[in-house]
Amino acid sequence: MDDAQNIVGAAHDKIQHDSAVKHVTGKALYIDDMPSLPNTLQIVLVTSPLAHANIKSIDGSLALAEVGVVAVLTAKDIEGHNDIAPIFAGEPAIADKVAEYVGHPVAVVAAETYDQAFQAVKLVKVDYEELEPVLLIKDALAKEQFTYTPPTVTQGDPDKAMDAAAHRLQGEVACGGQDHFYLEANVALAVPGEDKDMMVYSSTQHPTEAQHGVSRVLGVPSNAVTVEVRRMGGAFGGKESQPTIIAALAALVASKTGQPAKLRLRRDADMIITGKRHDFEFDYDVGFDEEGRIEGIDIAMMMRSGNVADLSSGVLARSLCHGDNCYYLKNARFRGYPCKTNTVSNTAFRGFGGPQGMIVIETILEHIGHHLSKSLDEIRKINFYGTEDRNVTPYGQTITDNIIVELTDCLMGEINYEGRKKAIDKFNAENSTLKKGIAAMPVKFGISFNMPALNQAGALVHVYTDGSVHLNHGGTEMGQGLFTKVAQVVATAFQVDIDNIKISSTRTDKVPNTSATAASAGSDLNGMAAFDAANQIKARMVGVAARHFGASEDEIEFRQNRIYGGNESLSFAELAQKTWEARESLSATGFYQTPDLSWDPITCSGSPFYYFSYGVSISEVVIDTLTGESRTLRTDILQDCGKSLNPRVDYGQIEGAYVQGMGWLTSEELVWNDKGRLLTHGPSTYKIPGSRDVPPEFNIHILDDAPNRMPTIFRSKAIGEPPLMLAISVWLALRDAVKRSGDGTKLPKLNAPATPEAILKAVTEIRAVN
Ligand code: MTE
Ligand code: LUZ
Ligand code: MOS
Repeated sequence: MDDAQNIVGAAHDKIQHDSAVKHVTGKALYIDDMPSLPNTLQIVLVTSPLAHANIKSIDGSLALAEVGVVAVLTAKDIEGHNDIAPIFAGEPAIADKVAEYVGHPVAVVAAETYDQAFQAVKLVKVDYEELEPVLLIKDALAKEQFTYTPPTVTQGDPDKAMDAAAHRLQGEVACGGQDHFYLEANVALAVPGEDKDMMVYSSTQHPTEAQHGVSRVLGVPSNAVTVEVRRMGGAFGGKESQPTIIAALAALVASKTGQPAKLRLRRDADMIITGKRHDFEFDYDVGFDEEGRIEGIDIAMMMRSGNVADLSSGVLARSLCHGDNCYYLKNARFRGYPCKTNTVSNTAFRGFGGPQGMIVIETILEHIGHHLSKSLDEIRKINFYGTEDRNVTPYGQTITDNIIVELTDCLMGEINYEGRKKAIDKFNAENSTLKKGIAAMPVKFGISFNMPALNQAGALVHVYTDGSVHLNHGGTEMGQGLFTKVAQVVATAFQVDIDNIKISSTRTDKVPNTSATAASAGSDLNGMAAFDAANQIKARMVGVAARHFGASEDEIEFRQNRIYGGNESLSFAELAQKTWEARESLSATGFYQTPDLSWDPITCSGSPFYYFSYGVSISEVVIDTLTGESRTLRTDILQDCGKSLNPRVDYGQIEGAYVQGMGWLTSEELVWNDKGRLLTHGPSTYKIPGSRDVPPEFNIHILDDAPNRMPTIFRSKAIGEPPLMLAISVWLALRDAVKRSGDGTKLPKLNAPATPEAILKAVTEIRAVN
């Protein structure tokens, strides 16, 4: 893209999220706010109370006899294929012969009102034969029970390198899962049409996949199914594959009854029934030299995949591809284990396995530092990727855009990191109950779906004769501001005010065969596709203008809602009208595919990322050694957004991702009992961060003058996920504080999440004299 295109509409830094006011005034419409159609049925799911059981029989007759109950359906009622697997096959929308987790849907009850359906669910008699469940990562591993073939990333000869190294350490660490806790739970409304047509309103990041799931379950072709979503009330990866189940079951009821049908999960049902972030356990073995430079490394990454693969292969591949984070590991083996357990299938969650991969490498560097009596920062420094050499990742991609050293040095200098460390030493020397800790976290995050085929997008743009513009593309809006950013792109292409662009719902009949809005690539992909569509229309308008003005095409200029040629000008609307009169099309579809991507899922190698997004954070925390409570006192962030498409939106993304990451690492704890039942299925027992958990001093800087070296849309960079991993600085700072609670000779034993209970235990252990 040449420099002339490298501009964004005049005041792009003043443009707010198109729905900002609607969000805060309650005027934004979500699926459950849509006016009810007559005869709409409400669906409640019958779910398995057992983690593993054969389903011998299901009897819905008592439930059906209740007033208002219209249907009780099971897998047997599916006329198509009971399979909604996003990557592999054989993942049923509803359990058929066997229930594989507590909460596994086994039947649906549809009634005239929600309450009728909710009560009737209790009358559905399911005869189960209980089977032995496998609940824990370690148990699945021992049984070699996986959801797909375990993958490994290898570079060099790690065994030889570790054997030859001056120092060698082993250890383990673990991190918990995370519920998405979007404000809007999963919901779908299916409306049957003529013939076998089905219109589905789904709160989904992936309308195309919901369309495929519905068509497969109903046994109708894709062209019979249309999926629409205007916006989601948050998604965070939790609505990448999971909504397909919800949409398919709503459509099943609608198709069987001929009535519109809505399936909206209550909060606790959503938490029990749908997948979460994968929890992981890690074992590591590392060899390093006198200075702490890693010579060879071997990491086992054991994930709780849940009952089926779902997106686990993508997630685990991303963990394996982020186990390096910012460090050159010339001899490395990262072994992935997708452990199949009788727990809900885990799924995409902001960072998509990247955060988990980074947790382990940072723990290893901290361990090395402890062993050599050096700081984590010193160990990082000598292991950072180089720019000219030492720049090949374990999966074989050469990094060409590394700025992590500059970024880290810049932030550390800016905030007087060394001085702050000394002040903390002083505080800790003077206080025995409260202890402070501080840590930095550098982040390098690969941008692109790690399945190359998914890196494509389409758009549809119409210009009407009054000069107003209709915009549609394959991306979905979940609060991240994608619609605003893509509208800015089109406004910039036409040089018209953003108010001139009508943002419209994502629909599978307008732009087909789309990818999920995920992998942070929404604006990279859809922004480019929309730019392509707008430029096609613009080229035709240029031709018309040139003829009208009697000028050459390169004299035509679009500027501030007008088109100039020679000494004359027309308004954008006038030119639109003239283009129509000239019988030129004012409509175009646009397309984009990310160039130069490669990935071999068998050897786990290639260049899966178009570029990397970088960021660094420094967090200061304090812990109360008597109660284990903690606070993040101050956070500073420096984040690379390339040439930001919309700094306001990007600030919001950085803040939100960071706080969401903090929640994962400090307070959000998923607890299952020994029967596999999730005990933390509501806000009373599952603690997401609140406004008072936001660091009171929270300084966010977007890196200036940093256009993407790759020709992305207006040289911007993806921002949706990368800042989540900046929150790892909080976890590392908490470990630092725990370490400083003792005499400094012991390494803290503290996994994530570092809840008050976990911190208290770690402090007690570190202070124990033995
Ligand atoms: N921001 C908000 N407000 N709500 C969300 O659900 N999802 C995140 C991120 N930011 C999310 C969000 C996730 S997981 C991804 S992958 C990206 O947004 C997806 O959108 P993008 O590709 O347009 O950045
Ligand atoms: N890869 C990825 C994926 O990097 N991010 C994703 O969200 C994703 N989703 C599906 C398949 N691969
Ligand atoms: Mo985001 S986890 O890629 O939906």
